Amino acid sequence: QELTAGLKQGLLRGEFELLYQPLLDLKRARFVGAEALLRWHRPTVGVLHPAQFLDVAETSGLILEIGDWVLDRLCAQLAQWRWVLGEDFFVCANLSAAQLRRADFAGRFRRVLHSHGLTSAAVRLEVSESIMAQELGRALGDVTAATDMYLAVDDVSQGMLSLRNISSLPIRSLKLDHSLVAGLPNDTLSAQLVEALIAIGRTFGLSVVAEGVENAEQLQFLRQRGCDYCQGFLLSAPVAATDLPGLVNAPE
Ligand code: G
Ligand code: G
Ligand code: NA
Repeated sequence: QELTAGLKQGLLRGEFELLYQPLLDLKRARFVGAEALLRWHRPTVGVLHPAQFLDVAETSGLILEIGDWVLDRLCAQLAQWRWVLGEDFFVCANLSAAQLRRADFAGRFRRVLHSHGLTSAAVRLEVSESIMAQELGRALGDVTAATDMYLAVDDVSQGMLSLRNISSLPIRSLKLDHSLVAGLPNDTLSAQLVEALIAIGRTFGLSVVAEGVENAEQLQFLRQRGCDYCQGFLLSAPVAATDLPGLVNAPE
């Protein structure tokens, strides 16, 4: 209850912040987008990560207000960035199960995009593999009927979605979990799984993103196997919004 009250107050007092972690396009060798990552600057406590408060936000229902704030904030930010980063720069947003379960999610999201002069290509919606598998045929209805949305399966590692799901849902991208990337290049099983997932992506015309890239050997492995985008501490930690343009436009 204390955390719930704190979250409610935090929303009113502007204690939330979005950090942005850039995505490197391996073929073009430049940053082409960024994932928005939520932080809560909780007074007298410090900076909290989503894992420390999203469960409570989900049970209390506050996740919807927080989710609305996140989507509005990142759209406003992206609209500003278009001048410095170009029209094609995109932002990835993480969605919770409760947001997906809203019957009118797609319509609401479209209105937020339009209010900031953006199209749906500008914001890529990340839904974790486990949420997607769990919501199949229920909550996913609204989002998957909206084929103008750019939908990515996040934290892919367990194979919870069948090939039939992957090919039949309007998914545009697979994001490989850092637990798979961590074993590259020497752990045989990780390497095989990553290669197989890249092949699945190619077969179904999906872009493949690797997260948690921490060293040059991992990057080289992923580049050689045809992975499309990389994200991780090797390239950049998540940074404050004000620091992103300098990072993206920095000469190599
Ligand atoms: O930044 P950090 O590594 O602590 O993020 C951990 C996880 O928190 C991410 O993988 C993501 O799934 C989740 N997350 C980050 N930002 C958001 C957000 O704005 N909304 C939701 N629902 N989840 C988020
Ligand atoms: O839910 P999702 O997997 O999108 O969350 C990504 C989280 O991983 C973020 O909270 C971010 O802080 C963290 N992260 C980002 N880059 C790296 C990395 O290179 N290694 C590890 N271990 N974590 C990372
Ligand atoms: Na994510």
